[in-house]
Amino acid sequence: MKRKVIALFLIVAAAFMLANGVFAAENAGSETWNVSVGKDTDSTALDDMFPRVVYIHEGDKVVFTNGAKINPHTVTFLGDTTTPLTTETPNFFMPSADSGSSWGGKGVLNSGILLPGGKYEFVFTASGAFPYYCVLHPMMNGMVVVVPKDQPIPGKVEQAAAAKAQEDDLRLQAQLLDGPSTPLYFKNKDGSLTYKVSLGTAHTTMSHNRMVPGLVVVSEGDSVEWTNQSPYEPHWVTFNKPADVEFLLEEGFNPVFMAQVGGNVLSGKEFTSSAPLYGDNVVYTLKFTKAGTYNYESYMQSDFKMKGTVVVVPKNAVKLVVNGKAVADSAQAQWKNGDLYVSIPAFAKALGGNSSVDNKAKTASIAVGSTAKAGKATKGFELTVFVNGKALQKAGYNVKGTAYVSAEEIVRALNGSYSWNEQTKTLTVTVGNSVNTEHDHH
Ligand SMILES: [Cu+2]
Repeated sequence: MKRKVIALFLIVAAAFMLANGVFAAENAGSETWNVSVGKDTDSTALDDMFPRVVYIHEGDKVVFTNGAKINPHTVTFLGDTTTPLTTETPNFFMPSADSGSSWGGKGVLNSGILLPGGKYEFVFTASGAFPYYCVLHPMMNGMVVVVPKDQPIPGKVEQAAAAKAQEDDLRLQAQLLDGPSTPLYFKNKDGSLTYKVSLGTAHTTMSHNRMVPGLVVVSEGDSVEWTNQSPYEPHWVTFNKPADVEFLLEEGFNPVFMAQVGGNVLSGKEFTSSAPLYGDNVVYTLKFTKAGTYNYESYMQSDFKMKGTVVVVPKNAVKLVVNGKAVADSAQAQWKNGDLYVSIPAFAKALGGNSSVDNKAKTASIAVGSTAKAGKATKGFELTVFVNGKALQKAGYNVKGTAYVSAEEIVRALNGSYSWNEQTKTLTVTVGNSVNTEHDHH
């Protein structure tokens, strides 16, 4: 039914265009079709052909353009040959024939390496279904279906829409992966915890070049376990790379990065790196023994800025997760009469607000999305704390020059919610717009 409609549309459209001389400048009615070989977002390589299947007529031309911002690709047809081209094949990176010629489906047709923006175009002279792939990303494949001139094919608009739908779907999947997330963890025999971080995602035509979550807050003595989820893209976890140690040399990967560097404990500035996390070796674990901030990167995906951070806090220090994101500058906190008291400046900052403390007036103020200030102090309180201008029921107090107040009171005043995880010593707080946003999601 759909086919007939398309055919009818084509006949009408063709008659209209012929009548108006639209085809006059075309080469004997042959058409040109475009395929985007890959696309990238800021975080993610969309390693797919857009559209994955292109329908053309005998004598039509297909222009393959590397649509990625970063990744090189190839367009490789095996034709009637049976030995796959791989990165081991000599000269796989060279074109098998000059761009602009024609191909009848016999023998190999290989673009060689196409850098971003690079084009390879061919006229297809014989009918048939011709699969092709990228030698660098073998799971990235497409098909050119060549049909005799008198048979109908989907129109340009329909084929472009198919490519767009494919791209939109991948972009949506990547976007969901970029969203807030807190790490999973498990308890070790010695009582310490191991937090899990994913590198990339388990997808065959999309390499999400992010650490998920990007920021992990752990306690001294805890470990982080990274797992590369990508079935085809290798990732690395590298801390403290010396500036003079390049990841890529002219001849390829620096051999230094082909094996693990350092042990499985990190306590300072020492150069420490995983081996390539790929194939049978996708898990890497490091134990963190000293409080501090540890930044790391997967240098192969530097163009995507694939970076992460591990913040190590002293044992039993409180970790803070606000609106789904770990807060690097975790709140100092202490328990008092079953209430968790948090540092007013650190907590206000984590909530994206401001704070001020006036010890003379015995007042403190926290403002989140508000310019309201402190009012009059409550009698007998060491500190009366105002949240967006409203006085809290419980007093605040100073310890070693830092003002503290009940976290629960602050969150209640902001109409938020919170939960406490005793095992990870994490206070999870949700306030403000994100409360509504979460309800809007399905
Ligand atoms: Cu590729």
